[in-house]
Amino acid sequence: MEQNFNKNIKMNLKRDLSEYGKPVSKMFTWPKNKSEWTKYRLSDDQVKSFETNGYLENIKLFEEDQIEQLKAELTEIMDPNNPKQDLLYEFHTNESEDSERVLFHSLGHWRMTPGFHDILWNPAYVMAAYQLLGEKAVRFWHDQLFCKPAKHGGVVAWHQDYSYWTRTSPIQHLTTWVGLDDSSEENGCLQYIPGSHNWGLLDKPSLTGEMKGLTQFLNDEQAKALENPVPIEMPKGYGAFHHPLLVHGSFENNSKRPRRALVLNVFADGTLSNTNEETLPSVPIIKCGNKMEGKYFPLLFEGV
Ligand SMILES: O=C(O)CCC(=O)C(=O)O
Repeated sequence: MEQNFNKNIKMNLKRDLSEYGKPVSKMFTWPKNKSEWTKYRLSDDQVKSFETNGYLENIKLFEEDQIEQLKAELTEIMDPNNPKQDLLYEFHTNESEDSERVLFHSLGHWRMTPGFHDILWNPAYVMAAYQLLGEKAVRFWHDQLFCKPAKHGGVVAWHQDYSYWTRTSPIQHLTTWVGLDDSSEENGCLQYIPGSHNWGLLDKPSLTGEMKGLTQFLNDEQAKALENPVPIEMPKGYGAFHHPLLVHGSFENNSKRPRRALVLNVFADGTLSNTNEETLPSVPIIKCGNKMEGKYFPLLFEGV
């Protein structure tokens, strides 16, 4: 029934889903009033923990059937012959610099399929993002997929997200990582360096090359902290939120299970362009100093 519903939706939708600044399906129910929003609020302790450590893990964001829908759509997105491929900002069937390993990485699939479009308006997600941004209105930046196949999945080297995003400012961004598979150390789960969001902005290493490429930019104490990462082991559908300066990465997947993950990146409304070039491939230029806004950067939630 649900699947038929989605099929009908797909047929009637415009090709580029960035035309819709609101959900296009019934994947989520948008709360009607303040009291309906309450159940999605993080506790004060959770917000404090995020501020102290630079991350917050294990927040349930998706139900089993929603994960199944996303996995089905993932197969379409990963198909290099998908006729909507031109909508993507980036598409790497294998971005790994290690010729023995594979790391699929894409950006922009929210414009391609109804599920990946509508997860931007997941009430549990937008409420948590709003709180972790300091109760500021949440605006979408871009999405990502990081997929490691079983047995030969590649690494994501230690890095800070903002070091790749200096074309937008000030630093008031938030990343959310959600596994489409259960993730553990065995299959190359996300790993965090607690407190590293206080290290300031570091240079950026190659994202998919040498795991420890970041070390060249660290002092001795920081390099030591890199030896003690926290593995973020979570069931599929659960999310981890991290600060834009938090150092994170993930090791190889040598297990018999894939490790596929979606990532949502947002910033507080009022974030500005810091460049006179494109902020994302093929997206119209927003002049330096002007607000990041418009249909490619929809406002997701203003609070209640
Ligand atoms: O999925 C991974 O292993 C890395 C994800 C990542 O770098 C991020 O969420 O910013």
